[in-house]
Amino acid sequence: MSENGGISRRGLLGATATVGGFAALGGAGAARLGLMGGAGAAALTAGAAPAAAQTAPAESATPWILHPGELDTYYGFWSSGQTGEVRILGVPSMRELMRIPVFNRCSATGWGQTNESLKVLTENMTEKTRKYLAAQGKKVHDNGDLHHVHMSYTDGKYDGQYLFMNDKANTRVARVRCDVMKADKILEIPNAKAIHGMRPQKVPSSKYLFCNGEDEAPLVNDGTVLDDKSQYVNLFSAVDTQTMTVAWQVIVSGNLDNCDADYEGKYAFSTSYNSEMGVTSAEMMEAELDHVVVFNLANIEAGIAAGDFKELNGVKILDGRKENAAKKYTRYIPIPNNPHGCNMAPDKKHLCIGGKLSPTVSVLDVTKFDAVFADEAEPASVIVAQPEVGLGPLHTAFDGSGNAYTSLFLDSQVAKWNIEDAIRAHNGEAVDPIREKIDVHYQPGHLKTSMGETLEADGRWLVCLSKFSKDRFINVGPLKPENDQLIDISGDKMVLVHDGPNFAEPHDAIAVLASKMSNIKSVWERNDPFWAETRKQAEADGVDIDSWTDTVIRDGNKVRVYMSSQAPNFSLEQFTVQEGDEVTVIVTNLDDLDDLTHGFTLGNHGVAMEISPQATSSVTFVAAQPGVYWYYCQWFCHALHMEMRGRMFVEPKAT
Ligand code: K7E
Ligand code: CUA
Ligand code: CA
Repeated sequence: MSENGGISRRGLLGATATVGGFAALGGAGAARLGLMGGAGAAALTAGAAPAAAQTAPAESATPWILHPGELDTYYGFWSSGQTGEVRILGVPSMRELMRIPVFNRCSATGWGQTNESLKVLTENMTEKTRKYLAAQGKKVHDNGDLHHVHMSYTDGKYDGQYLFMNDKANTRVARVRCDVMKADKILEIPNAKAIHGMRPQKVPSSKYLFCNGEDEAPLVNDGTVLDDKSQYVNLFSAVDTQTMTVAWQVIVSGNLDNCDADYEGKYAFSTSYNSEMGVTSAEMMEAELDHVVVFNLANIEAGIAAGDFKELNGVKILDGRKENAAKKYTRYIPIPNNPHGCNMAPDKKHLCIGGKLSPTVSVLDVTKFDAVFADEAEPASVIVAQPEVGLGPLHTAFDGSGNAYTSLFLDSQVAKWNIEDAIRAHNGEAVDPIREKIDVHYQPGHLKTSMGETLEADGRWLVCLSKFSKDRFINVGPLKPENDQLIDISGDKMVLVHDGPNFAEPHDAIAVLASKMSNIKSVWERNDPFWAETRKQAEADGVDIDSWTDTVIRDGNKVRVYMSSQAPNFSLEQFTVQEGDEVTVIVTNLDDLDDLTHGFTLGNHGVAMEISPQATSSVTFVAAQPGVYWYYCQWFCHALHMEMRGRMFVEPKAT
């Protein structure tokens, strides 16, 4: 959270003007324009100081309606599906606060174009993908399919350090630093295909990130095998979250869909809808029962230590298929029918599996897994309840008071049910575990309770991510928004309080108490590792990027243009290169005020990037066409923002 909470952008700009040597313009005339601030502007904003709103005011009758200047109590981290980014929404207002580009190309920030982001996007890519992209004349994929976003844990609680997310489209996972809300690691997982379900370990900490490969493929996928199914595999991957490298993989029977981890640090578990290993829709629905795979972390680590693996593309792979049960890496719990959601309750005991084609949720008692691995109990014996909740149960969320909330895709409802009552009913008692059902609009996928995936589940809010919005909003054409609905679950009755249209296609979200996010910065630190390579190059060039600099270095046909920005100026208002030069522009934003971002956009070159306070960003392109080209700052920063520009002159090649 901002340390400078009470100071507004407007209030700051007057002060900034003097830094750039434009103090004279900060006078009465500019103040009348409302752009330069000064005493009047500061007075205007003083009443809205967020610091006051943060001290938990008495809750109003409509706490989801925040008035101007009021702050949300939760950070919502939303996935965006095929958009490939993460979004930050305030909960309960459901206001979109920020977008974090991860797997996508972002025009506003230059993600996917700056050298710093390209390093993140390319450094942990497989050789096969590198070659594929080269054949397309590209360096990176510019799409992703980001279904799941989860935060790192310490002792089963959010620790505010990292967010993790998957890319189903291109078999990747990523890590976002919560201090600056930028992705710092992106890893393409070798051997596996289509990372879908993804969760961090919860206890004792998020040492591993568990990643499900959804698509079956030959283990050695070199174009020699199509129909020999005996060579098709699915892989469960554990990624070391510190290094963001694959620690180990396990071959499983069937495919993998969603996953979760327990609160003891012993097990991870994944649903499989294709135990049949079918390749057509009909084949995938043949069996009455599919399964949940349970992974025994200690046994897997012992197997690795004992050398019981083969290595492929630098990754240690164990065999956890059914026929290898004696190794005790995995167990398979039979579950009806093409199950989907996999959600561990904060009671530390119950794992809830959405039946999808079965109208049931299967409740597994994870404290019984030890006996199953010791071969003292049948796998099916861990199922302690199987309540019928409605049609198309996908995902389940929890309120921390023993109730579960399951999304019913086909019924377009959320079913609230009680876990203990479901167990009693399963044991033959005449109790109905269903507490209530509420209509949602329409076809819900994931649903999320505030803090519900942690030991601090607080039962305050439920967000239901509806896939269809149809008639809920004025028509915007054949492509419609999703509808993220906010439901108040603090009382006996669920109350739908807000419709939140959202662009394609949030699958999943988490809501994290704002107090957990105290390490978010407003200004970068100059020695941040994000631009360490750029800094190294500057040092080699004898350029001090921490000071006002306007240095152009020629290195053969490579030209490095170092400039600083400080509102409302670039240090360089002009530079000259030769036709055919490979030009790298390195901009350091020396402004250190909250919210004072500059940009660099080079006309007709498709070049644009953001430079936040105290950041360094760089971009490389070939100056292929002679002429005069203006560059400008595209982030509104100052009354003289329009004037914050300069010229690149490209001289024709000498003939
Ligand atoms: Cu159900 Cu990809 Cu989590 Cu979508 S998955 S809904
Ligand atoms: Cu600097 Cu706009
Ligand atoms: Ca199936």
